[in-house]
Order: sequence, then structure tokens, then C-alpha cells
Amino acid sequence: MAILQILEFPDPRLRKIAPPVTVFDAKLEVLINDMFETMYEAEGIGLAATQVNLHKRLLVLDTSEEKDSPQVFINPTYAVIDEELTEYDEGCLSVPGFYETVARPSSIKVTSFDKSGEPFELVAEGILSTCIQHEIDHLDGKLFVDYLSTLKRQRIRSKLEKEHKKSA
Ligand code: GNR
Ligand code: NI
Repeated sequence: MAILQILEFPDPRLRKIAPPVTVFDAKLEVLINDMFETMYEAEGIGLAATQVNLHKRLLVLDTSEEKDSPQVFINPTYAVIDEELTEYDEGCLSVPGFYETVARPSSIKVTSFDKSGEPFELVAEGILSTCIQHEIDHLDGKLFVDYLSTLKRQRIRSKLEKEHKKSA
């Protein structure tokens, strides 16, 4: 297994739109395992392939308290079940140190493939719904800071750019 490097905002590679996974093979399984290891090590509840500079429609997550419920979604899409929104204080491993409230649909129906290429469906609510939407946004080159005001986003950008200069 391997810990992968996580890209940080405002890295332009986080803006790429990921194409679908077409081959379900052993290489994909290795990538999934590395993504889980990277996510758990970083203490995140989710990780999209885009964040580790792999541009494929693939995400992993584990929203359980015990960190014993890994879930994989390949080529996932979702439909909003009703108009109700839920607010969560969101953070992102690609925007380290910043947390802001984002409103998203409370309940979604997700259609996806598992790592063997089998289709499945799932209704998600609460933090699972928020997390899946946050991760699918990554696959479309979108970040939670895009839902904030320009002023807030620019402040986050310049603080992170300063951090990156220091550690470069
Ligand atoms: O670890 C994470 N926590 C989190 C909290 C609220 C809403 C979304 C998230 S996802 C984030 C990990 C991450 O950056 N995934 O892309
Ligand atoms: Ni994120």
C-alpha cells in the first residue's frame, strides 16, 4: 500500500473533469486500497481520485464513527430526492484548515458501480449525502470553496498560497 500526495487548492489540477472508469482490473484495486490508506491516514471521511491527481470517476469514503465501513463508488451519479437542504460545516483535505457552512440537498439517490463493476443504488441522507455530493463535485473539478463568497474564497486562496510558499 502507499500514501498518495493530496493536491491542495488552488492547484489547477483540482479543476480537471474526470472521465469514467472503463476497466475494472487489479490496477484499479491497488488504487482503491491506496486511496483508503491515504484517506484514513489524513483522517478524512472521503477522498476523490482527483485529489490524488488520478483523473478517473472514483471515490472512497467512510463516514462511520469506528472507521470500519469503507465504501467505494465508481462512476457515481445521483438524483436529488426532494428540495430540502441541510447545512454542514464542510472541510476538505485539499483545503486544509478551513471549515465553512455549505447547504446541499438532504437526501439523494446514488447510482454507482462497485469495484467489481457491479451496479448498485443507495439512498443517502445526512453526512453521507453531503460527503457523496462533495466527492462527486471533486470529480467535476469543483470544490466546496466554490459555494462561498468570492471574498471568502480569495482569503482562503491567499492564505494557502502563503503556506505553500513557506513549505516550497
Ligand atoms: O474529511 C472530510 N470531511 C468532510 C466534512 C464535511 C463535509 C465534507 C467532508 S469531505 C472531507 C474529505 C475530503 O476532502 N474529501 O474530498
Ligand atoms: Ni474534499
